[in-house]
Amino acid sequence: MNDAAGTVTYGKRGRVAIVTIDNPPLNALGPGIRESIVDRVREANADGGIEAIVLAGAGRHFIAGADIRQFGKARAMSSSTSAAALAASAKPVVAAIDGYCLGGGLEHALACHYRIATTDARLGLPEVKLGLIPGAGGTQRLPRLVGIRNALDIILSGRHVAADEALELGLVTKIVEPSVLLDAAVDFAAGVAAVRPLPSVDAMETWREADRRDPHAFDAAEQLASRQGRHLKGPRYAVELVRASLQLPLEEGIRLEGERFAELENSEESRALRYAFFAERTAAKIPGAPPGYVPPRVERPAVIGAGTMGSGIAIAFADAGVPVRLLEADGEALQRGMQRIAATYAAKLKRKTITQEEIDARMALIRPVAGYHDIADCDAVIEAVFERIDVKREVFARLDEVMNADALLLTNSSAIDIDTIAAATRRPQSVAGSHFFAPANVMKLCEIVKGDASSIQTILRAARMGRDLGKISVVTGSCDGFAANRSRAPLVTEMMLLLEEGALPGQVDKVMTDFGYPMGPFAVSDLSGLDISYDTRKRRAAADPGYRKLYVPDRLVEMGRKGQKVGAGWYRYEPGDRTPRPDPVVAQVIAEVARELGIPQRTFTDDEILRRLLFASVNEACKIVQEGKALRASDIDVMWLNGFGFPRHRGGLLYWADGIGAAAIHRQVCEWHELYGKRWKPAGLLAGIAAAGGRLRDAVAP
Ligand code: T1G
Repeated sequence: MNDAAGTVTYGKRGRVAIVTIDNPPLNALGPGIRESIVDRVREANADGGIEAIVLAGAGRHFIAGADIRQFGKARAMSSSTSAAALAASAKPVVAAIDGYCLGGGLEHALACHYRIATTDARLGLPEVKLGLIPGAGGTQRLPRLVGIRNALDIILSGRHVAADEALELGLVTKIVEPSVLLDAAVDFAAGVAAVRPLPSVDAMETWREADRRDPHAFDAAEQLASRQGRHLKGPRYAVELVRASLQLPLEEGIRLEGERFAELENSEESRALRYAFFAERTAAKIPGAPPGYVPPRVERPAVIGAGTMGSGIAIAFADAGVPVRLLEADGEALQRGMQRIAATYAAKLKRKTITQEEIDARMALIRPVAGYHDIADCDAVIEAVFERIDVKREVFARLDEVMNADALLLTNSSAIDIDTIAAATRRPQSVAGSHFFAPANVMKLCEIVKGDASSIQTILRAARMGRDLGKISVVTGSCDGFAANRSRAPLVTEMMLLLEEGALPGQVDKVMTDFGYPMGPFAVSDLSGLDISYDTRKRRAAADPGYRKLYVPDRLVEMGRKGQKVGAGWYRYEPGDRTPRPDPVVAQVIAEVARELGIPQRTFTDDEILRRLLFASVNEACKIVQEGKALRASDIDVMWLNGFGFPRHRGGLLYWADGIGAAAIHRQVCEWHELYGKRWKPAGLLAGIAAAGGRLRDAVAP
C-alpha cells in the first residue's frame, strides 16, 4: 500500500456534488483524508448550486477503514470528527458503497443520511480483530440503525456483511449493480434533495423501545465478551458502549467510545494484532517474481491419498468452489475417504454452520477416481500419501509419466526432503511442497516448500493456490522437518524432558492455555495421537546414536496409550467425553522413567515452563532464518499464528520474544546450554541480535 496520502475530489452532476475518496488500493482513511472530507462537505453545503451530496470511493471499493499504519501516531483529526461532519450536513449525503466498506468506512457511511450499495459490497466493523473497537461512532450509530442484537453480532464478530443481508438489516437503503452505482446514487440524491427532516441515524429511535424492553439482548454478547475477555478488553468495551447507546445521548456515547478506543489503540494486544495483520501480508511478498508475472489460478486440482490429510485438502478445494479429483488406488480407502468427507460436512450441518444444499454442492465438486489416467489433465496434484520416501518417489515417478507438462507436482509431506522427491521426476522445477496443517480444511497455514530445483513460477503458483483456498501461504526452504515443524520441534522435546525432571502434563498444559493457547500441547498430542511421532522417533533413534530418546511418550505408546482415540494417552477420557482428565498411571510412568534415568525431581514455576518451551523454539527459529530456510523472521510468526494456534494477541513467537528481549533470551539459552548440552546451542543470529540490541522479528534470511 502506498504511503502517499490520497485525495478527496469534488465533482458535480447537475445539482448533486460528488465527493470521491481516492487512496489506492482500498481508500483507507490515511493522513489528510478525513480533513479533506470535512472540507468537501463544507464546500458542498456552501455551494448554492448544490442540493445533495454523494460520498463515493474511487476504484472498486468504498473505504476499507482507517489506515492501520497510522495507529499509535498523532492524528490531526479523528474519524469520529469527519463522520460527524457528514451527519451535520444540512444537505442530504448519500453513501455510494462498492466493494469494501469496513471500519471507519462503514462508520462514515452510517453518518450519511442514506446508503446505496452494490451487489458485491462487503460491510463490516472488523476492529475487534485488531484489538480495537469501532472508534468513529460505530458503537452508537449501528445499534440505532439495526438494533442491539444485530449491532453486537456485527461488532463482536468483525465479520463482513454481504449486500443482501445489509439490505435486510436496514444497513443500506438500496442495492444496485456495480456498473450503475454512481448514476443510481446521484439520481437517488437528487430525488431526496428536498426531503426534510433528514433521516439521520443520530436521531433514529426505531429500535430503542424494543431494545430497552429486551431483557436478553446482551446475553449472548456478554458470554462471548467474557470468553474473549481473558486476554482482550475490546469485546467487553464494545458491549459496554452498545449498552451506553441505549442510555446516553449520541454525543456522550461517542465521547465515551473515543476514550475506550484511545486506551485500546495504545494497548500491547492491539499492537501485536496490528503486527500480525501486516506480517501476514508481508509473507505474501515472494522475492524473485518476474516483473508483471501473475501466476495462473489452479482450476483442475487432484489430491492423491484419501486419508485424513488428503480428504481435508479435498474439502478445502470444495469449500473454495473448486472442482477437485480425489485419487486413491485402494477402493475401500477411497470409500472411507469419501465417508470421512461426508462426516465432516454432517458435523458442520449439526452445528448449523452449513446448509444441506451447500453440502450437496460441495460434495458434487469432489470426484473420487481410481487411476492416474483419471487425473492426467489436472493442472496441479497434491500428494498426501504415507510419509515414506519410497512410496512418495513411486507416486511422483508415475505423475511424471502422466501429468501435463505445466502441472504443479506438490507434496503435502511434513518432513521428507523436497529434492529427494523431485529427483524421482524429470521435471524437478515443477515440484514443491504444499504443506497443509491438520485439519487441512480448517487451519489457515499452507507452507510452500521450495526445493533446490523448484522454479519461481512453481512457487508463486503454489502460493496463489493456497491463498485462493483462503489460506495464508508462507514460502520456506526445504530442511529437516520443514521450517514450521522444525521450529516447533524443540518445544515438543522440552515439554517431554520437563516430565522427566518432575513436571506433569496438566501443569504444562495449564501454563500454555493461561498464556492464550486454545489447548495445551499434551492435550493436542492426545488429539493427534501419540503414535503419530512414535515411528519417526524410532527411525531417528536407529539412524542417530546421539538421538535423545523420549522415554515417557515411547513408554505410553508401548502401553497402548495412543491418545483420545483409545480413551487414554497423556490423560484419560470417559467414553463419549473428550475432556482430558489427569491419570495417576501417567504420573507413575513418569516417576518410573525418572528413577530409571536417575534424574533428580524438582518443581517448576509456570514462567520457567513457558520459557523452557518457547525459548527452545525461538533459538531454533533463529537458526532457520539464519540458514535462509525462512525468508524473514516475521514469516515464522505467521506460521506459528496460523499453524500452531499461537495466541494472536501476542503477535507471534518472535514478536513475543522481543517483549522479553534477545539479550535476556540469549543469556538464558547459554545457561541451559551449559546445563543441558548441545540441544541448547545458541543460534548465531540470536547472539548477533542480542549483541546489537535489535529485534528478532525484523531478522531477514541472508
Ligand atoms: N490500513 C492500511 N493498509 C491496509 C488496510 C488498512 N485499513 N487495509 C488493507 N491495507 C493494505 C494491506 O496491508 C495491503 O498492503 C493492501 O492494502 C491490500 O490488502 C476508525 C479505527 C480489506 C479485506 O480492519 O481486512 O477503521 O501488502 O492484501 O486480501 O473505527 O485488507 O499491498 O502493501 O489485505 O483484498 C478497519 C483491514 C481498520 C480492514 C482486503 N479496517 N483490511 O483484503 O487485500 S480500523 C480493517 C482487510 C478502523 C475505525 C477503526 C483487508 C481487506 P500491501 P490485502 P485483500
